Amino acid sequence: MVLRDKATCCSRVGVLVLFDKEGFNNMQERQELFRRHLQNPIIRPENMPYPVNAVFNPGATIYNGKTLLLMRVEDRRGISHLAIATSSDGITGWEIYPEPALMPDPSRKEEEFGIEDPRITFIHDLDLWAVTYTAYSRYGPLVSLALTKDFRHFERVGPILPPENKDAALFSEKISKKTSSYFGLIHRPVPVFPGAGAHIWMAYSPDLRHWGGHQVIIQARMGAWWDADKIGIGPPPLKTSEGWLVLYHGVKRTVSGAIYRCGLALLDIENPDIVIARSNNWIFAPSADYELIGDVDKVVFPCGWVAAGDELRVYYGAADKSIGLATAKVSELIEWLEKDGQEKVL
Ligand code: M1P
Repeated sequence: MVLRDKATCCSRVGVLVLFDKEGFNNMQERQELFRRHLQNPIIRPENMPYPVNAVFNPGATIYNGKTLLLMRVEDRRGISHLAIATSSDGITGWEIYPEPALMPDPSRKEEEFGIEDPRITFIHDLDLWAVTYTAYSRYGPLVSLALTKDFRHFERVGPILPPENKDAALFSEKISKKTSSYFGLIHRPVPVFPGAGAHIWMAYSPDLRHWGGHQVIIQARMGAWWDADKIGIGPPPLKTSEGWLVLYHGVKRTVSGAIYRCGLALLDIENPDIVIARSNNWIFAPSADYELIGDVDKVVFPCGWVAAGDELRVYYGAADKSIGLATAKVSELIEWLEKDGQEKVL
């Protein structure tokens, strides 16, 4: 019988659910390309070594052979800082550093209300990690940058894009343009102009500090679409043989609040201004209790992923309260995107 070699359990509604040896929900989500871990949420507020309100929206990378999460931690004033958790297998045995990794700097006006939503990119040319994050203040949220070689010492570059702007992530490799090559950044400005919409933009820089060449690459859709109200990148773009794979969140406002779901896009490897494909359907949406109910209900918000060959581990904020883990196969995502994706959509 199918149950051999499987751990089994019953969900609350009495539906038989199977988990594979690694503890991922295998049967209920066979149709889903993202498989949630059985022990989700893998990190919760009560796991933190000091009192906090929420731990969510982590950036992710491999450091010293371990998976490292740089997590947004909201304290009990409502102000966020960044903290680190590491794990040998990226799934279990998380060790949380006893002290925060990066606190809002009181001397920086733009960090008055905290620092949020880090995305980590290893920059091959510089042999260091670059962390883009949201700095939040009375002047509005903006994109800031910090650089590190060891996740203990951070060089605060500071604001790289003015408010209102957030959801920024760097490419791991420089992009060639005409006679030179540039660092690439995806970002999400929010214009005050009525009806202009919040779309995903591309920008370029020779030095990570000065940014230009801004242009919209993926538009929020309109009307009833799942990604009609605003969109923003999740983890940094992942280089694949088919192009830069992009996971982004899309927001739909409903009478009972917003729903944050995720879709995929594929950018041209040489020229990421070109969108090769973009999914019509969302690929990942809140459905587990811990995603449906939290400080902000109905939110899945990935900021980090780690690829090991074809295996992808996606780390995401669940309902602005805790951290979830889902796995996927890069090849399956691209295959799905080829079927579901429109060509060259704006
Ligand atoms: O509450 C959901 C998310 O809302 C904001 O994201 P965005 O500006 O892209 O809509 C952020 O505050 C994010 O941290 C939060 O998870």
